[in-house]
Amino acid sequence: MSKNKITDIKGRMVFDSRGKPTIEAEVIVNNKISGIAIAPSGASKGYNEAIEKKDNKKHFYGEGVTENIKLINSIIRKALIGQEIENQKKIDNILINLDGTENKSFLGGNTTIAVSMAVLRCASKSNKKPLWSYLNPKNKKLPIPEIQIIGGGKHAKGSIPIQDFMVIPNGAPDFYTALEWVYRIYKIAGDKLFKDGKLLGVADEGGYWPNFRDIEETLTFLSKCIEEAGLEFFKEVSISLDIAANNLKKEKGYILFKNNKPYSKKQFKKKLLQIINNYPIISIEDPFDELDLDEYKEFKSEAPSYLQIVGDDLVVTNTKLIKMANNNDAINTVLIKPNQIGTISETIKAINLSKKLKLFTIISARSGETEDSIISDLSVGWGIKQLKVGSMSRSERLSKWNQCLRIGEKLENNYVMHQPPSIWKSL
Ligand code: 2PG
Ligand code: MG
Repeated sequence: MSKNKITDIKGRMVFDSRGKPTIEAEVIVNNKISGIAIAPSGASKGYNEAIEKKDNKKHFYGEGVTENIKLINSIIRKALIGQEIENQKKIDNILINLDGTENKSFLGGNTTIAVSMAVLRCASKSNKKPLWSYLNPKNKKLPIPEIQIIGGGKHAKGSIPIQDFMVIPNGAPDFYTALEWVYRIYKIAGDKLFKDGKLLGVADEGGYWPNFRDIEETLTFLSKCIEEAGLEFFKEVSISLDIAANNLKKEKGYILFKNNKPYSKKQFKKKLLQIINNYPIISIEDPFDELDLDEYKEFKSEAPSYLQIVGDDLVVTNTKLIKMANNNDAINTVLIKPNQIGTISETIKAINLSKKLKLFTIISARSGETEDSIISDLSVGWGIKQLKVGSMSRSERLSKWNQCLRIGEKLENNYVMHQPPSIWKSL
């Protein structure tokens, strides 16, 4: 039996990286040790994500979280006081039962994840361990970073239809070198865009917001930046895309640019396969609307064997949907986002199931983030091989890479990084 009992819980409103209200939960053990965590927030969401509860009143244009804070300070506080802080599963089950809905619509997934993560942080502090090593001291490798260079879709008011143009330093010998390579690409991209008069700013995840009107133009540009950085396609650095296709699917088909003819499912699949064959792309996320499962399956059977096909909105860190996607042979990789499901314990279940089904995993932040860098500790502690948190600008993004650097310093073999997933070995 642990002596570390929860003695208080507080909720407070803070702001996320889009300047919108979000929830900070503070859990206190034995009246002295405090653990704090902040709920992130997505912009492009899966249809089945845990509900992000907001006040729906006029203040903060409907983005306020006063109801959530009230729930934390009343029923959640009452239910959790006296619980042993190390008993994450039991605590998360109390939250799940208090909520009592399929999609956390009563308490809000944003409320439950803030509390659940604060419990975990407080447990690690109570046990005087860094969070990653509290989770599993044997996991001593940093993740391979997936870093955004150009942002589009809902994160840049639809400027370019594809949401994330990222690079993966899949051949880097260690995490430090991986960041140095991407730093070069990011800098070259920024300088070139500025010189060509195409730079409009940075998007929600810190990637550049350029004035490109074409996907191929963007991919050619990104490929050139990799080359100019002196890096070799496939062997050292490759491209990764998040299509976030839910946002492109309209009644008549997939629409990339306004006033353009919609692509039918088949045409869209052909277009994606074409760009995959023409550019050094090794990973693609949410290539189709989540309802177009049949297309996923065909796409997977026609795509090159090295292609990582990632389900994000398709599976929303939910074991039922991961099973469903796997039964349909739709994906080979699962994106893990704790706030999509609403508690730490349910996130662990999704990771364990993915491993059991031999699906690769990537852990990911959201487009609305904060200074909370818990995702970096989770990636190391849970031994997840890849981490996606956005770009190399904006402090809510850098806080995650910086936390990886801090953890790296503590590992026996400084900055040692996971080996790439087996499908990339042939590259
Ligand atoms: C995604 C994420 C991060 P959002 O789609 O993978 O890029 O975006 O948090 O808006 O869902
Ligand atoms: Mg996504």
